[in-house]
Amino acid sequence: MTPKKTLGEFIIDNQNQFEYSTGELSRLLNAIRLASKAVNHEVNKAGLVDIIGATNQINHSDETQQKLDVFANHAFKRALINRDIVCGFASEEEENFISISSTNSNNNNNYVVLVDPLDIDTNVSVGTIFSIYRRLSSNTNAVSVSDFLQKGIQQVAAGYVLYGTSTMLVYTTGHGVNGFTLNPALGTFYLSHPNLKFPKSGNIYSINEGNYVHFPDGIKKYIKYCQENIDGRPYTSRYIGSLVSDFHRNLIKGGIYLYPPTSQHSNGKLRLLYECNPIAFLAEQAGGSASNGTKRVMEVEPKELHQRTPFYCGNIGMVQRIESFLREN
Ligand code: FBP
Repeated sequence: MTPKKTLGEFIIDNQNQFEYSTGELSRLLNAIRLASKAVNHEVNKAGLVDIIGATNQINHSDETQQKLDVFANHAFKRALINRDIVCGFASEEEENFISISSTNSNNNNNYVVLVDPLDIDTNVSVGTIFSIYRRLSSNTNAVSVSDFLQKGIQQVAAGYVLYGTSTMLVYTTGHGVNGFTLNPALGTFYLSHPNLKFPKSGNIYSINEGNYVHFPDGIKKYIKYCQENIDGRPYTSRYIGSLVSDFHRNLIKGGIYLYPPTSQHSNGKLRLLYECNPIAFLAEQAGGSASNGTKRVMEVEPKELHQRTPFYCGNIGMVQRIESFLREN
């Protein structure tokens, strides 16, 4: 049996695919690999030690921060800053971006990274999402907010780490999507899911139906459509409440993830920059689609770091159908 390629080998082998191939992006992906192993270690022992549960701190969105969120945020920030490979870092857990000046005067870094470190509540699969852009401003100055407020189509790489029954790192640099599974005994990620693609059609819909009464009519009608007993329906309803986990399952099995606006939250809940753009990039690279209900998510112009957007993502046909339900209603 041919041994599987490791993530490190894969990154180096594919380094020449990048437009500006200096090894900088490869080093950055390696830092993400390192941080994800640290978080994986913590997530796995979380049930055993007093780490699951809330800290007493409230983050900028007035949500109580979970302890593992804090750990994961710190792990990614530290890995990226200590290795001197990024010029800017932004996290869903922090109100403002951080400008990072290189400690090496000959080394002006060119990438900014946005991270949603972890969403967690109880002992279910959770994930980290990351999104990487090339800075727009000159690399002789500190980064500014406009380096982060780029459309999703400008991403140079994006991915997630899923801490599930096994831990996987899935990412794209715009040349397809590849998934790597962690061998915990060796601490090495191996290429287990090369060139991931959505199945041709899907029959899973993932939405928090507890919000049903607050959904727009188009969404209510779409849910009823999914439940009808006709033409291969009813679809299966599956919702973990962790975007990475729900997206990953739908990518493997075929389906759609929906987080619509509600009567209380007119832009839904998910963040354009930390969650929707990176997942949209992966979805499109895997032959799927991601929409805010009227347009491609990756073409939405970001106005602020923590901007929220409605989000519909999965098999192309299913996303088109939800758009038509929204148009008609
Ligand atoms: P945060 O923005 O608070 O991290 O929440 C994101 C998220 O947990 C997603 O991962 C998940 O799909 C969604 O919220 C679940 O929200 P809800 O509990 O409203 O269904």
